[in-house]
This record gives sequence, C-alpha cells and structure tokens, in this order.
Amino acid sequence: MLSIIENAIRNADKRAIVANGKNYTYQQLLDESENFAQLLLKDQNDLNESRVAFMVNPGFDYVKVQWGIWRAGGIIVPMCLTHPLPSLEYVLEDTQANIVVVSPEYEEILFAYTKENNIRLIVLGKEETIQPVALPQIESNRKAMILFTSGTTNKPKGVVTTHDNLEAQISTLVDAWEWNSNDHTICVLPLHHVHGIVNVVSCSLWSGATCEFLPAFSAEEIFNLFLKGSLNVFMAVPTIYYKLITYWESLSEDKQKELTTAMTAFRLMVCGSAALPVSVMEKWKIISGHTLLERYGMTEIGMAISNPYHGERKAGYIGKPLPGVCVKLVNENYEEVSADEPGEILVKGKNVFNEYWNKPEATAKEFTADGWFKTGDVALVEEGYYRIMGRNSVDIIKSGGYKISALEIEEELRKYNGILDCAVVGIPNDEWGELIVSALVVEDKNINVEELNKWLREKMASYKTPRKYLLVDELPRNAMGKVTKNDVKKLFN
Ligand code: MCA
Ligand code: AMP
Repeated sequence: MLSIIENAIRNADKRAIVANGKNYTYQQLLDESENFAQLLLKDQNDLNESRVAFMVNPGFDYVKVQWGIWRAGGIIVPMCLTHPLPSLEYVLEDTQANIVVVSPEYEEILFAYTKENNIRLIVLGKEETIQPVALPQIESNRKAMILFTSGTTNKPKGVVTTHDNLEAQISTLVDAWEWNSNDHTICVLPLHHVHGIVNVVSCSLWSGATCEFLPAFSAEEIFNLFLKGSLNVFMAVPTIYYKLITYWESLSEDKQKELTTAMTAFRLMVCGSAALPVSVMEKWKIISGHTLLERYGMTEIGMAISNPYHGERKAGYIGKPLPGVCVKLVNENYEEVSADEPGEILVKGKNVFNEYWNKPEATAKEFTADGWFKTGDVALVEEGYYRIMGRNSVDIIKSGGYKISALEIEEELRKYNGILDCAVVGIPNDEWGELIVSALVVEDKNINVEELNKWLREKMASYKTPRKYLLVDELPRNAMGKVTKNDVKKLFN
C-alpha cells in the first residue's frame, strides 16, 4: 500500500483538510478517494499508469481526486487552473490522457476538446454511479505524477516521478523540517507545481497534519487566517513574502502589532522556488520574528539543498544538501570543481525524477553518463553553505516563482501579425524576481500592445506574458548572428 495512504489510516480520526469553511478527516479522504478510484476503474481492475489529467480547485476534492487516481493505478497530471485552452490541449496531447476530471467551472473549457478526442470527462458533482471493485495493489516503483516544466526547449516537458521518488522527496522534508501531526499549514500556492503539491500538501498529509486551502492568493485573507491563531507552518515563494510585506506596511500600527504577535507563534516559515532577496528576508524577520528558512529545489528533483531547521539560516544562501540527496558542483566538462570555485549543481538520489514523458533524448541529455542530473544552476560553497550564482541558460526566467521559457514566448510572439523578430528576457525586479520583457522588431511602430497582450493571453498563461515591450530596429547580435540576450537586457536599463 502507498505510504501516504498507510499514514492516513493511522491518522483516520484527525482533521486532514480545511477548505471553504469545512473540516475533513483523514477517514473522509480515505473513503472518498477509494470511491473515486472505483469510479475511475469502472470495469477495469487497474488503470495501469494511464494518465488522468485534472483541473480541480484547491481543497478536499483536489486531494480526493489525486489520491483516487493513485489508488486506481493511474498517473496524476494536475493542470494549471488559469491556462487558456491551447496550453491545456498541449498537456492532454503530450500525456495522451484518456480521462479528465474537472470541477464544474472548468467543464466548459474542456467539454468540446474531450468529446472530439474521445476522452472520458468526469465533472465533479455529476459523477456516474460507482460499481464497487477491489483496488489494485500499487508497487512504489510505478509512475505516479507528471508535472510540466519549462526548459531550454520551447515547449514545456512532462516530468515523471514515481511513487518512490515522491516518497523520498516527502520523507526527506518531513524529517529535516520536523513535520508532525500537530502541524497546521495553509496552501496558497498553485497545485500543478512541486512547491504546492509536494512541499505543502503532501508533506502535511504524510505527517497527519492539517492542510488548509485558500482558493487563490490574497494577502488580506492570509493575514486574517494568521490572526485566527491555529496555523503554525507557512511556505511560499519570495514574491508572496514581498506582497505580504507590502500589505503589512499598509496596515495600521495596531493591526501590524497584532499580526506580528500571531506570526511569532509559528513553528516554521519557509521560502523557495526563486532567490530570496536578503532585503525581503530581513524585513520579514522584523515583521514576523522569523528567520525564513530558504531552500532550493526543482521539479525534476524535489528539494535538494536547504538551510537548517535548527542552526544558522544564512541570508543569501540556500543551505546544505538534504539527507539522502547527493550534490556536487562541476565545470563544463562535468569534472568536480575545487572547493572555492563555482560549478553547475549536479544531483543524484532517490528524489530524482524518472524521465521526461515520451522524450528519451531530452532525458538522456540532462543526465551525465554516470547518472547525475544536471540542474543548469551554478553555485558556490562558502563555509559549507551553498550560494546560487546564476543559471547556465539566459533563456530560463523565474518570475513570481514560475519557471518560464523565453523561447516559448518568442515562438508565439513571432506568429503575431507585424512582428518580424523578438527577444524575450527576464530583468531584475524586486517584486517578481525577474520581470518578463521583450524587444520587438516590428513592421509598423504603431503596433497596438494592448491587442498583442490580449492575443498572447489566449495562447498562454498570463504569468508568462511580457510586461514591457521595446521597439527596436534590430536585435543585438554577435559575430555569428546569434542574439545576445545580455545586451537585450541592457536595453531595458
Ligand atoms: C501575475 N502578474 C504578474 C506576474 N504574474 N506581473 C508580472 N510578472 C508576473 N510574473 C500580474 C497579473 O498580470 C495581474 O496584473 C496581477 O499580477 C495579479 O495577477 P494574478 O494572476 O492574480 O497574480 P497573483 O495571484 O497575485 O499571483 C502572484 C503569485 C503567483 C501568487 C505570486 O505568481 C504564484 O502563485 N506564484 C507561485 C508559483 C509557484 O508555485 N512556483 C513554484 C514552482 P493585471 O491585473 O495588471 O494583469 S515549483 C519550483 O519552483 C521548485 C520545485 C521549487 O523550488 O519550489
Ligand atoms: P522549477 O523548474 O519551476 O521547478 O524551478 C526550479 C528552479 O528554480 C531551479 O532550477 C532554480 O533555478 C530555481 N530555484 C529554486 N529555489 C531557488 C532558490 N532558493 N534560490 C534560487 N533559485 C531557486
């Protein structure tokens, strides 16, 4: 039996989830995920790693569907709730999902596509009657999850993790950060990425803790929940801490004090997914009393490096390798660098993903011959603590904690009528980490940027779209004719 289910059985009477003002126990999760698994199975006895994609709002239903797919032997494919249809279609086509599960509000966007492509569509609340069937035995080396991540190719790749990989990712964090059944956390992150689905939801539910959900990010609602006094663990990306600080600064002195008192009572506050600016860490310490625990991870590996739960949390550093995760720094020839030199972070361990879905060449390319995963991030070790120095590729942008491929945006922009060429880059930004901007070579300099943005948002998630455009006669290029992205960045100074 999957360990997360075994753990839930041990915690059956405890409160697992709080969402939309309701409490749900682990027993309810076990019962309803079993029913959902039976619904998925119909007359089959095992989904045998079929991909089941789902667009379900954060909350009890989300976890019920997630666990139900696992218990029926399927691979979960959580989809982004704000992606426009072309991005959703890409995920469904790439994974060849043959079942799609949606909360009622997402039926409309996927109805026609699933019908045309003969995909079974399950709308929560409108389910067919369930035939009781025995659930299959799931070996932990089976594939469990596909999450999409942008890389140096233009289209996102599906990262496949097995149950073993997930269990390694979860149990390492549970031990390192001392998750326990008295914990009560709040998930404010999207659930189609590791930070939300693994670090917050799966770690808390693995531990018999309570996971509360907010339907969408809201600084005001987060602080209102903090004031209730029952939460004690919080995890977010730097942009969220920045937004919380800004909101806190807008409050009256009395309210600020009340919040500071409430936050001081927390056990743990974690930040990651992008570099945590030292200024944000320092301000947060003043307003919450907490030294944020910064950690480093990636969709392909879960968490790899973390500041300590006990011991010094160094500002500007991501910490030390987590137990069970092997890390080394290498040069361009994949030879280990000497102690004071920066190098690319390579990772090995049970936490490392299985493969990119249906992309054997891409998978092979990202591993060394002796099985180390190449992260593409460059780091330096100082007094035992790792510090991120940058990335190998300028085409990867981190904005709001999301990883975004400049190439994917450029490919779309070039399809727009009147755009002759373009170069997308990320420029430093206090709030978003990096802000996505694009230099454009256009036929007519009177191009309507509002219309361009509207068009682009029908093709890709709004968080991927440029926030500034600069019209140029030509893009900066080197002697080989290649666009020099660092020069493009300088144009926005
Ligand atoms: C949204 N807006 C932006 C961006 N995103 N502006 C500039 N840059 C952006 N990236 C604008 C919108 O266009 C809109 O403006 C306004 O902000 C509000 O948009 P909305 O979508 O409502 O934003 P939000 O809800 O406030 O989102 C901010 C957020 C979100 C909560 C920080 O970006 C978020 O949830 N980020 C977390 C992503 C995450 O979980 N990453 C982890 C990946 P207008 O109205 O003018 O259009 S996993 C990972 O990285 C690894 C494994 C790891 O280490 O964790
Ligand atoms: P993703 O593919 O969305 O999982 O993003 C993973 C990437 O986020 C890593 O390769 C890093 O570039 C970045 N990242 C995650 N955590 C940190 C951190 N604490 N500091 C700097 N970069 C980070």
